[in-house]
Amino acid sequence: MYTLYYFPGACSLATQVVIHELGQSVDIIDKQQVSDFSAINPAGMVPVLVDNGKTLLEGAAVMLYLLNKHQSSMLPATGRGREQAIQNIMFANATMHPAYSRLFFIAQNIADEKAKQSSFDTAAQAITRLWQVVEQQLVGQDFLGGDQPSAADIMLTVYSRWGASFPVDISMGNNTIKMLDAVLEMPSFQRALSAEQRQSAA
Ligand SMILES: N[C@@H](CCC(=O)N[C@@H](CS)C(=O)NCC(=O)O)C(=O)O
Repeated sequence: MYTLYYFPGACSLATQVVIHELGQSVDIIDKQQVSDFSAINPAGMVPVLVDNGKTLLEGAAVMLYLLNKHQSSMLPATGRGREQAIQNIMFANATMHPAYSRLFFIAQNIADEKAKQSSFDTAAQAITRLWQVVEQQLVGQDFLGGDQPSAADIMLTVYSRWGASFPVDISMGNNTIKMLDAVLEMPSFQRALSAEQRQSAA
């Protein structure tokens, strides 16, 4: 049984979905309900995964830990497929996630309304350019992982939901929209969303 610290709707949602996809059990804890979360992760961030007393930090590292531990088609054991899967996870975590994080930073730190909207617009254009990269990768395949959703597809789907919280116009191509819709409909994704809602309401 894993323990996963999360924040509702945050990148930790992708971790939970992947744990379900791997057929593992997980106990989820909202970081807001922890009195001294910085003792668990000094950076104050989710996801945090605890496995048998061992604490793992950083979304991509946690993802690779899980995928290395439990065999699955989401991370092929060898070869080009494995390299591509790792690259896709890193693209999601280290390129797309920070691009979306700018929106949160702008909302919290820029007071002047004109400067704020112009920063939102610039950040949204950068995000749209990254979705164009995803769109190109999805030519001829349904998911970044090929014909099945991969960890990166799940991570990108979680991030794609964040744009709705800001006054931004982010465009995505048809291949991308199809991929995101398919991931959203996965039973593991819906199960993870419900678990977060249940836990936060308790
Ligand atoms: N590099 C970190 C970034 C994680 C991150 O930005 N997490 C956000 C949520 S998506 C967070 O915990 N923000 C602080 C907060 O919500 O209080 C990782 O990949 O784990």
